[in-house]
Amino acid sequence: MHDYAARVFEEQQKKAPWEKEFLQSVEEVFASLDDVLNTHPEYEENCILERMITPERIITFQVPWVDDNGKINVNTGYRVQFNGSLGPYKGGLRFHPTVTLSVLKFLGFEQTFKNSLTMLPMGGGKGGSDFNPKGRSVREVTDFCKAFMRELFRHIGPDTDVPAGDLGVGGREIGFLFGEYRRLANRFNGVLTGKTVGWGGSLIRPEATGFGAIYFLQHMLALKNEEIAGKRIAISGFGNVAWGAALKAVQLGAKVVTISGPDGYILDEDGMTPEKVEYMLDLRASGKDIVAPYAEKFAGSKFVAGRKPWEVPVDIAMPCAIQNELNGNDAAALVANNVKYVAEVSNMGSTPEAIACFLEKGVTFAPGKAVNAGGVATSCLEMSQNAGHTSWDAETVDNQLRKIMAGIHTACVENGKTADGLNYVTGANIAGFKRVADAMVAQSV
Ligand code: 2IT
Repeated sequence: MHDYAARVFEEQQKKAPWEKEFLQSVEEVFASLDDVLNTHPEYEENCILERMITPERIITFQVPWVDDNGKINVNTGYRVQFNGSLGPYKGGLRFHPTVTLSVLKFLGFEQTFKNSLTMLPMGGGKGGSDFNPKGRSVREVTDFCKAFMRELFRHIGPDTDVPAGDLGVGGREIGFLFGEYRRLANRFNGVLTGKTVGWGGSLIRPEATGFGAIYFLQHMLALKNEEIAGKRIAISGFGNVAWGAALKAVQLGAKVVTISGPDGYILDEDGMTPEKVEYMLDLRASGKDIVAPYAEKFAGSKFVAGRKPWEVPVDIAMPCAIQNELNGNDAAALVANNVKYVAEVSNMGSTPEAIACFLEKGVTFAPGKAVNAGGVATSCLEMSQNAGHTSWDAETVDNQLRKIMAGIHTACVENGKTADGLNYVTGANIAGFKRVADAMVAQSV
C-alpha cells in the first residue's frame, strides 16, 4: 500500500477499530491505489483519501412503530450521505437485523465508486435500519416504513438524495415509503427509485442488477473466447438479485444448478428453467426466508441443509446474497472443483482471503462494485424518466443497461492491466476512484 494510503488507513483503524466491514472495504480500495497516488500528487495535497473515507453527512434517527399486538417497538434508522461530488447521493435502503453504522458506511463507500463506474451523475449514499422484516405482517411493515419516512423525508429529494431498495426493501416497501413521502412533502417526484411501473417506476429496474451482472459476465467470458451457453453456474441467495441473474443466465442457455437461503442450498442438477426461476418469487413472497420448499416442488432437485453452494462443482460462481458470504474455505473448495470465473454480485460478497485465493490460483474474479452496478445504473435511468415526465419501453432501458455494463467492463480492463494479465479488482477501484477524486479536486473544499 502507498505510504499516504497506509497512513490514512492506520489513523482510521485507530479512530474506529470496531467498524470491521467499513475498514475492510477501505483497505481493499486503498491497496489498489499505488500507481494513482504516485502519478497524482494533487490527491494527497487535497487530502482526498481522508475526505473520501469520511461521510459528508450521517443522519441517525429513532423509528418507533406498533406491532400487531399493540406493542410499541423502536429501531434505529440511518442515512449515510457519503460523497456528493458526482451528483445527488444515490444508494439503497437495507432493512436487516445485521445493519450497523459500519455496514452502512462500507456500503456507502462502495456505492460511491460503483456509481462513479457507471459514468452517470450520481453521488454515493446508503441507509436503512436494523429492523427485521422476517415474519412481520404487511401492516407491521407498512407502519415501520411510514415511521422511517417520517424522519427521512426532510433529508432527501430528487436533487439531494435518492434512496432505493436493498435487502429487505423491494417494490412493496418503496411503495409504502413513497406514499408517506408524498403526503408529508406534498410533492410527487423522483425521490425514490425502484417504484412500481405505472406510477414512476422503470421497466427492467427489478431485473437490472441480475441482468447487468450477466452482461458483465458475458464480457469477462468473451475476453477468453468463451460464452455463457452450457456453463454450470452456482448462484447464492434467492432474492431480487439472484432472481434476475438466474433469469438471464437461463435465457442465455447456462445451467444454473444452485440457489440458497439462510436454511441451506438447493442443488438442481437438471438446471433451472424459467418456471423454476419464477418460483423464487413465491419463495420470497412467503416471508419465511427459506429455500427448502423448492426441493419438494421440483423432482430431481435436493435441499442441502445448513450449507453453502460453494461446495458444488461449477464453471462460474455468482454470490448474490450478502457481504462476506464467500470466505477463504469456500474459495478453496471452488478452486479444488476447478471454478474458472467468479462474478461477485453481492456487495463485498467475498472476504479478502477468498479474493486472494482466487487471484493466486488464476481464477478470473470481478468485484461486486463493477458486476452489480447495473442496478443503480438503471435507477439513474428511472430518475431520468421521472425528471423528463416520461417513460421508456423495456428495450430502450435494456439497451442502455447493456451499454453501461460494457463501459464498466472496458474501464476495468483499461485500468486493471498487470504485468501478467488483468486484475478486475484494481481496475474497478482505480476507475471508480479517479472520477470521484478529480471531481473533489475540481470542486475544492
Ligand atoms: O447496492 C446497490 O447498488 C443497490 N442496492 C441499488 C441502489 C440504487 O439506488 O438503485
